[in-house]
Amino acid sequence: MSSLIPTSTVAEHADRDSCWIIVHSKVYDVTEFLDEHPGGSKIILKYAGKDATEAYEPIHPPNAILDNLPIEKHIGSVDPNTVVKVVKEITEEDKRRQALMDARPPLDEILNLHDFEAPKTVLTPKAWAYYSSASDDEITIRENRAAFQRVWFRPRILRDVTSVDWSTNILGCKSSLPVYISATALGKLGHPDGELNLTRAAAKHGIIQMIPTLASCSFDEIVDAAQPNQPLFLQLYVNKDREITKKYVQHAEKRGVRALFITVDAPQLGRREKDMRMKFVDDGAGAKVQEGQKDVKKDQGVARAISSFIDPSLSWKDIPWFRSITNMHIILKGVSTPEDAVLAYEAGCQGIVLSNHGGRQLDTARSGLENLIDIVAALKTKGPWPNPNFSVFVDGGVRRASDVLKAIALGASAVGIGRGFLYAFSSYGQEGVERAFDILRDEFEMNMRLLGARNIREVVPDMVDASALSAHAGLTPTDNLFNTTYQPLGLAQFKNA
Ligand code: PPY
Repeated sequence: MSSLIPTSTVAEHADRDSCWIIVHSKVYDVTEFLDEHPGGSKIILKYAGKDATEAYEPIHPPNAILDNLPIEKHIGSVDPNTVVKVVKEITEEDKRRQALMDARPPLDEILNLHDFEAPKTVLTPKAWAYYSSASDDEITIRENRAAFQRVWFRPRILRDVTSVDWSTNILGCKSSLPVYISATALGKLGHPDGELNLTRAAAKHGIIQMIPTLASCSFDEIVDAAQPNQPLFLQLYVNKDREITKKYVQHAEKRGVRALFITVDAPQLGRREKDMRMKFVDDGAGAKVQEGQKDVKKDQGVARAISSFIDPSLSWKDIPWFRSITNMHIILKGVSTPEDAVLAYEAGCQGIVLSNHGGRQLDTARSGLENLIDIVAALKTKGPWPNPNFSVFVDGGVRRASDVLKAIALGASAVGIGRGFLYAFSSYGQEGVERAFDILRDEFEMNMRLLGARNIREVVPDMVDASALSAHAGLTPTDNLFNTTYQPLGLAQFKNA
């Protein structure tokens, strides 16, 4: 069918026997796809015969329909003359969120990256559940933060710190901070401009953004929003269909992406129960499941529902293939042990990220910071150190410049921050991300002066005491009297709160 399709025709296909939907003004016949939809058929049937764009957009990679639906199921374009503009009903939840948006703390009262989490309630419950959740008992996500607090500084004095410089070079790209934006998926759940908030802020501040495979904005939209020569990295989930991966990687290289970060810690997605429960509530799947309906995958959540393309068979044998299809730097993201760090080095990779995926994969996995110690020691036995051809990055739990400086002192080249920037744009858009960069800059200036390091090269192992890093038990009993007398630090306040 090549002529334009009236919406009334689409509306005739509104049930399980014949189900058409509209996404981005195109009509698709998804009848045969209903039972294959990783998120279950119920959610599609809700939009049968209607425009599903608004629900589809934030949680699907831009090409999901094109990649998954055979071409003969692409029915055609909707006739724009027949589209009745629906005035979106303003729900109580919309009103609640708008009131919270209006009452957000002014940006200049946001003093640290934790503060961006205070306005978390401006997010939809679904977005907050997806972003904040971690796997199982969420032990690792907490440990990621706690680990930084088990490393203590050994500052040097009297070093003339009038001028301090915290800029650096990450994989051959200049960076105004020793920090890059780590990949986090589904940015439009948090803000209508999604990942573009990061791209634009990064351009203005000389920061490198790692583009996620599962961004809400398309890869090209993100690259188009970047300035000429703005350095970008790409995070890669490897598809079961290697041709798709090859095309994607080579396209990224053609568009100037500088490094490929292959995610290696997610052969299966962790069980993030907050996210899973949210799906359960949102789609009313609970009742159906009790009725014994099989097609509702109630235990999935947003993330699991769209992760089925990821290839669990990925192995060391694939690394030479990646080398054969791209000249970009290859970095393995999600390394935790010296054994694997050495294998990555010997496989010819240009670096590794010591990451546990923000605590979202194997719960009770150690923190990247703790792993850094053994991994640096192992790499030192294999080649020069620091090694100009092999970089070690860390992510997980980073909220302060002091965290970054600890990782650098212990051997990291730079550090990734994911959630910190994600929350910044979710509550304040691009300006929020810019504020986050400014805050970090202020913190670097102060911390480097107080540490006695005039540049990043001067941030050395002797400046930290990491002897307690591997002590996982709480050795000091909580001093409750002290803690109640000295109230905990507060976050930025909502107006009228
Ligand atoms: C994550 O949620 O941890 C991700 O890395 C992104 C993602 C999102 C959806 C499916 C698979 C991975």
